[in-house]
Amino acid sequence: MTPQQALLLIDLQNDFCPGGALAVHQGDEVIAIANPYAAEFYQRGQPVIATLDWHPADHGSFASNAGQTAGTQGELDGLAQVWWPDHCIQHSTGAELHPALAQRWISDRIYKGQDVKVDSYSAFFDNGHRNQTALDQLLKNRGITALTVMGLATDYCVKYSVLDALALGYAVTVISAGCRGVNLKNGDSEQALADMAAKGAVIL
Ligand code: VGL
Ligand code: ZN
Repeated sequence: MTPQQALLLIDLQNDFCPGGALAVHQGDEVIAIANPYAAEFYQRGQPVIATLDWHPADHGSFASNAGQTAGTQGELDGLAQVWWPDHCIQHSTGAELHPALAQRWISDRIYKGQDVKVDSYSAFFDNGHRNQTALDQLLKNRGITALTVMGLATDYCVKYSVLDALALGYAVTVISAGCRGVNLKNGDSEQALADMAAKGAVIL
């Protein structure tokens, strides 16, 4: 039997696009790639799942709350943490899905990053693997065994979502043309794609 597929669109939110609080270079270019994929999956009756980074204003990953400089590294509740500018604050415009994204194809939304004490790059678990989102159960309930993944940012939320999906046993295909990275260091996105491939993801 062919595996049951779902499309996973990672954090296609205003704050990760040009003009946003944590803008990823050319982040908005991936919307035009997401839309036809989403339409195709929808027309085949396959779930199209959008994740949203969804932080309270006092989130511990924000440099402003930690008294640190954005883009530097520290520790949050025992875990290594990159300090980020305030971004994707719950119910803000920056946290909304990009206006050009065709939301009519989206079947489900998964929110993450609500716990102030731990960051949450992956769509499945927080960075400490202490708690999980509803995603794994949702996929299992619908018999989904294979995921096609794209979105923002390659080197954080896409990477950790893909690595967790592989560890949970899903077959994963990454649409690399539909991903853009933060690249705090040059080459971080290429390295992230190589890490995903090394764990078994198929990179398109
Ligand atoms: C992300 C940094 C902080 C992402 C979210 O969506 O990749 N990156 N929060
Ligand atoms: Zn975040």
